[in-house]
Amino acid sequence: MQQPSTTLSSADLIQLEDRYGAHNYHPLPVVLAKGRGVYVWDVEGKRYFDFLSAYSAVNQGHCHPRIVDALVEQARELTLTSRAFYNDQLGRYEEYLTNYFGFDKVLPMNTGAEGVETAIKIARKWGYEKKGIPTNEARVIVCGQNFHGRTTTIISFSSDPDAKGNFGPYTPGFQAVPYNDLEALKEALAYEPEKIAAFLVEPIQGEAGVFVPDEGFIAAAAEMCRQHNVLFIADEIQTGIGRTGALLRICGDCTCAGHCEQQETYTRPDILILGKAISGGVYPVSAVLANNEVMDVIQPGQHGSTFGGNPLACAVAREALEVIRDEKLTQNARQLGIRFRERMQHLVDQYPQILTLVRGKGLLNAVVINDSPDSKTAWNICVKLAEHGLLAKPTHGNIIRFAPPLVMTEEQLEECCDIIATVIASFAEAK
Ligand code: IF1
Repeated sequence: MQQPSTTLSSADLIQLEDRYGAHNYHPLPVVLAKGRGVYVWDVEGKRYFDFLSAYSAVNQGHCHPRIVDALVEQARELTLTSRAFYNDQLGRYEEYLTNYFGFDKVLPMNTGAEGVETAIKIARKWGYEKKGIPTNEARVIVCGQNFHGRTTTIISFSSDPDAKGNFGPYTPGFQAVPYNDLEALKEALAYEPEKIAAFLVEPIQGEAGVFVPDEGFIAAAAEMCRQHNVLFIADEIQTGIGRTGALLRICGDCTCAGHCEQQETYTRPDILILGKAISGGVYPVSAVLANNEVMDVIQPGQHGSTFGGNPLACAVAREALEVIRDEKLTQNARQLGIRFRERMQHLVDQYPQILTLVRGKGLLNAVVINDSPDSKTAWNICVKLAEHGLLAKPTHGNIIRFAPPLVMTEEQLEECCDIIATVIASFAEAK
């Protein structure tokens, strides 16, 4: 692998970001210059396994040649028209996407947060126009410890003080219930249900530390919503597109690509939000899917964006979804996930003084470090992992998320588990 061409060192480049960029992140001290599949390289040419995958956006692996080709080919023809005119990619993409996931219609946007905003707007409008909620009284139920993005409305219903603090006044109309608590949801739905437009939920909470709800929670929550004529909105921005060993997490453990034969395991949301890996991390693409009776509340002039549904995005997303299907990445995520948790569980058993537990689904996993959330242990372990050629990031102080690209081979996974084992053993010795 040739050395990437740059004359600035990692330290120089970190200094530039520090001096000229807003300090809204605290990255690991690694400066990346190149990526291929499960690997990334820093500016000095050191190779790493990527165990973050840009927060699950790079499920198809870095710079997937088919997706990059689709990008370059389309970029030579037409990149952006705005929605003031039709373009020759959008309709084809919309047909492909709605068939892939089994919905009537899609509203294309760019970022995940925009997708969530879109879903909230659709749900409120549906609430007033279809359900008959009195004007400006619609409520949306959300979950504690949620993460849905960073706009002013979305952080209005966050429970994270960093995400929310001093950004008020907050958007009203949201009510939080504890995650994975059917009784609390039942109670919330029982209070003025005629004013509740929707329930918004992550099928696995990512930011909260890869929190997997009890089996049956999602299906039961969806059924409760149906009984109260409340829209069930699934935010699968992080869990979707194969990541958890199912095409969508709401599919349970079914790996089909939208044409589900195991109907009983499939919970259909009224609104499905996708982002991140829908483009393989090549371009910002998000999508909100719903059936006609819900989507048709949006009419010309009521929602949109300059870049949403642009031809470049359409070409990229279509190819990225084909890759998921052709390379059977969902199935691979499921199989490798089982092996990964097996190996991590072995480490938990071996080094209980360092590791408390492992949890997750498919290749969205986390280990909890046996130390307080205020400790630096998880951070120090991640720095050590980076030295050994594996990149992962702590969340909530004492949790490490492990989410490699889904194109990983069994052999590579074993090598990665060996690296993690070596580092954990070194921390156990030092303790
Ligand atoms: C950041 C976490 C991951 C998401 C779900 C919507 C969005 C996200 C379920 C918004 C975004 C990100 C954004 C990133 C950190 C990150 C994250 F650590 F915060 F929890 F992935 F695990 N719904 N998740 O997870 O999508 O607008 O960013 O495209 O630094 O904010 P976006």
